This record gives sequence, structure tokens and C-alpha cells, in this order.
Amino acid sequence: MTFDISYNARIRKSPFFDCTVADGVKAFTTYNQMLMPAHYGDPEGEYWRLIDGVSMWDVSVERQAQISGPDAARMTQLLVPRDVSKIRIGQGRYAPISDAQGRLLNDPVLLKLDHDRYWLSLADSNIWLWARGVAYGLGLDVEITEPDVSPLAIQGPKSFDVTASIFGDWVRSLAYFAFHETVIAGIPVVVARSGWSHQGGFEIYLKDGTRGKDLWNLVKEAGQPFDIGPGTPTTVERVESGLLSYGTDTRPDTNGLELGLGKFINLDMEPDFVGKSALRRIRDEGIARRRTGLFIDGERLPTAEEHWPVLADGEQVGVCTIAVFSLRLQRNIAIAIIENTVPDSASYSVETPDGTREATETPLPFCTPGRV
Ligand code: THG
Repeated sequence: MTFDISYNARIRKSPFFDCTVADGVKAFTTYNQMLMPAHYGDPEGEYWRLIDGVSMWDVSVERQAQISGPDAARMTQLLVPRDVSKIRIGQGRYAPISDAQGRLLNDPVLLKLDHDRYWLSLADSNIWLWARGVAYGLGLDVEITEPDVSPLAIQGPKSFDVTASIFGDWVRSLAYFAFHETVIAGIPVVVARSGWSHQGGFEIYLKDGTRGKDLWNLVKEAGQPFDIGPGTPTTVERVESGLLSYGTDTRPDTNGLELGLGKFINLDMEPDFVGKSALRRIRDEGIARRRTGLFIDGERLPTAEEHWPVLADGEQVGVCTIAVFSLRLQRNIAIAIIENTVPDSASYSVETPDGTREATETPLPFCTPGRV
């Protein structure tokens, strides 16, 4: 069964929208109240192009919350669990945002553009509202806006050659999440080493939404010698790589420590941030759940469209948040949130739409970059 999407101004289109349609996009999903390409008709071919080659993705849905003004550094520090004063201009950080109870609200990439200007490159939840509320409550002198910025990802092992052929060899030495503001063919962009895959790559943040077609075509032409093709963030690859999908792998009350984001949450630094004391208490009293991997037995399952109950000894002990058939491992794999009272050696059963299946636990990630 397939359905059409009714278009309207509530669901924003990307500056690359017309190009993705021209290149044959076959499905969209929604994210941050925008349309995001989901595949171009050959999800398996698109997956292998990411593993072996290079693909270009319209990820304009990774919208930016910009924090600027006299109190921008103070404000940003209150939102993120990293020491903002220690981040250099031009450097980015994965920065999970929590509420005062420690519940995860979003897991953006933070970009420090200047001492008084920051971008939170957002996952799928509204952090403009949260940030404005925090700023209002504390009387901070900041502006929280959305700049005209739209990321285009170039991902896969050949992304280095493609991106270097456009911008120069300096891109090869960018540190992870580091970025550089530049202009290419008159188009203002930020070039960053990042992307939502473990196959390596870059994101070109377009800074002028009227130039979407120009940037898309420039990347497409530069990628021709490397057989670039249009693609999308792939669920199979991100599950194999263990990357978190906010909203898919989370529950309304999950915290960053349960979700395995502890190494991106600095609870021992001097600066305070919203959620720090709650997360310290959770760390000290014991983390209740874990985000972990499962191998699910049996025939190929369909990709999960909702959370499936996970049982041990007949009792529900968690949920499987996403399940896919791994194309590299040729078996069903899943990410689950499990109660920490259950040992990782437990025999699980998962209630799938195809019936109850046996499952065993395994640490994330399932795969390292490249072919297995
Ligand atoms: N790019 C940009 N913005 C984004 C995303 C992105 N916003 C939403 C979403 N993706 C943010 N979530 C993630 C999650 C994981 C990673 C990046 C963004 C990631 N993690 C690596 C890992 O976990 O192995 C490395 C993290 C590190 O070592 O610091 O890449 O993709 N612009």
C-alpha cells in the first residue's frame, strides 16, 4: 500500500528538492517538519554505493538553530554537555542536549562559528523553542534564529576524492566535525568533515537557499568520475554502525547515559549545563537501561516501523527500537533498549509482526567501515 503526501507550507521543501525529483527520488520521509528523500528506487544499490563508492544526500532537514549575541557563549554552554570555551572556532562537537531531568531532547552537532555565534545542527525535535524558553527564563541577551543553511552530504570511501576535487586537498586533513567557511563558484558554503554514516565523508552546508540547484549540479558533476549517485541516510548502514537516530531509538524518558552517549557528555567539567546534576545522580545511583544490539533469528524480517516488545523469561524487559536485515552480515539485526537488571547473556524473544522470534544480545556496532 502506498500513499501520496499532501504538500503544504507546514512541510518545508529543501533547496535541493527539484534536483532530487529530477534525479528520480521515489520516497520521502518527514524530519524537522521538512521532506527528506528516503530512497531513489533501489535501496540496496544505494546502500552498496555508500559502502563501496560515494553518494550525495539532501540532508537539509538537519536544520540549524543559531545562537548569537552577547550571551551566546553562556547560552550555548547551558545547553550542551561539552566545555564550549575549549572548542576552537571552526571545530564541531557531537553535543547531546538534555532537559533538567536528564532526558535526551536532541543530539545535534554543535558548530562554533565565532565566540558569539554557534549553530546546533539538529536532529528531529524543536530546539528553537527549548532554547528560547531557557533564554527567557534566565534573562539572557541572545538571539535564537534559523539561518538560511541547508546541508548536502557527500558520503562513502570515495567522498574524499570527490570533495578534494571540488575544494582542494586541504579537506582531506579536516579533523572529525571540523569545518571551514568558503565560497565555491560564487556559492557561500561551510565544508565540514561529518555525516550520518560510518563510511566517511563531508557535509557542504549551503548558505544561500537560492543556489540549491547550482551546488547540487556542481557536486554531481565533480562526482561523475567517481560514479557518484543520489542517495539518502540509510537505515541499514546506520543500524550496522550503531548510530543513534533521535526519535527512533529513544523513548520520551530515555537519557543520554542509557543511550550510550556517555562519552559525549562531560559530567566532570567545571561549566554547568541543563541536566548535569540529574545525569550525575543517574550515573552515581546506577543507569537503569542500556541501548544495545540484538541478533534476531530466522527469516529476513521487514524493517521495523515501530518499537517491538522484547521479553526475557516471559517478562517484557525492553523494546527493540529498530530492526533491519543487515546486507553485510546477511541476518536480522536490531537496536534495543533493555533493563539493566537483565544480564547480556539472556535469551530474548522479540514480538515482531511476523511472530515471536528468538534473539541474543551483542555489543554495538555490528560492523566496522567497509565490506566485512
Ligand atoms: N550532520 C549534521 N547534523 C546532524 C546530523 C548529521 N544533526 C542530526 C543528527 N545527524 C545528529 N546525530 C548524529 C549522531 C551521530 C553522529 C553524528 C550526528 C556521528 N557520530 C560518530 C559516532 O558515534 O561514531 C562520531 C562521534 C564523535 O566521535 O564525536 O557521526 O549527521 N550536520
